[in-house]
Amino acid sequence: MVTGALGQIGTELTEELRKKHGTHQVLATDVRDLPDHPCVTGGPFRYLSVIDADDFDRVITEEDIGTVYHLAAILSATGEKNPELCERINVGGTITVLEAARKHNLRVFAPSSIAVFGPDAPKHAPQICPLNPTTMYGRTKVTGERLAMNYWKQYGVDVRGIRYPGLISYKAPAGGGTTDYAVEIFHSALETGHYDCFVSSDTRLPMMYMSDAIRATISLMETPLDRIGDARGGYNVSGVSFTASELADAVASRVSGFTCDFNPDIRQKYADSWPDSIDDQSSREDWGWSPEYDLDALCDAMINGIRD
Ligand code: NAD
Ligand code: AKB
Repeated sequence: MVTGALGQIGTELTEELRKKHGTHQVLATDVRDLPDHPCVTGGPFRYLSVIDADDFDRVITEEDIGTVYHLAAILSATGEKNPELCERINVGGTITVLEAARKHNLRVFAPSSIAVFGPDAPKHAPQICPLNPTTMYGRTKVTGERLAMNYWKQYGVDVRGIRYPGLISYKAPAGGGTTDYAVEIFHSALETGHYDCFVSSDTRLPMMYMSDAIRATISLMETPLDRIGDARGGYNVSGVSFTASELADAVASRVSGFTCDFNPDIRQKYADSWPDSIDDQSSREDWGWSPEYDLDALCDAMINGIRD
């Protein structure tokens, strides 16, 4: 089962899991009504809210679920506008999934984020350091990592997670995060030739192309249990790190006449509280992680993908 399957990651993860395991082996679930979405037209789909624990339990039993990829969440920018909702869905939803996992012996993938780091973390963020995020979203992700560790230690639930960087893709829109500018810029460049970027030109963040993120997710879940270490609740994985102006220059070199203005809004504050890049030594050692997409490869893939 994939929760939040109609979102930015779920759209591509569901497709990849269906290719790998067979269409009818992968149940997509979400609370949105999008009848034409490829995850709805392309295989089994059920409406399911992760904060309805009874319904969640019923669907797990009825559908004979063995593994949950738990992607349903509220991202940083939307979460700061509605922190109570963010906490209820992100923490409450994760508890629903982990409780079901405890009762029904499920394996779980529950992603974390670079948003777990706060302004006091080193700008090249290590796997282990104090986690003092300043956003509600970041705090819910720290709680998610701790819950994952508790359910593993107390009940032996095999739950694993990745601290995804900002993810860049074109198959589904980005879902209300701070790193959305790195997706929107490509669509605006090709549609209007201009982008008004909501962070400053020198903002540098860890980012990753979606194919790398899907590969990392599946690879982590396929790693034998005895190779998974103490970072299981949220492995750092690095992809690529660039400033907003480096991204704009890379787009301009591929889309003639493209211009970009930088007008920071409230999301600048969230971006400033996050690291520039992350150290992913533990992922490399424990499960052989290595990214494939650099800035050039990512820009080519985005532009070709949107044009197609
Ligand atoms: P998204 O916003 O694109 O998708 C989330 C999905 O969850 C949406 O389709 C939404 O309808 C669904 N949802 C919301 N409330 C729900 C509920 N109560 N029950 C069931 N579904 C519900 O998010 P995404 O980018 O696909 O992110 C997936 C996960 O990855 C999240 O945990 C997010 O924190 C994490 N993550 C994402 C990124 C990124 O850049 N995309 C980076 C770091 C971490
Ligand atoms: C966001 O910006 O909220 C997400 C994330 C980095 O977790 N993309």
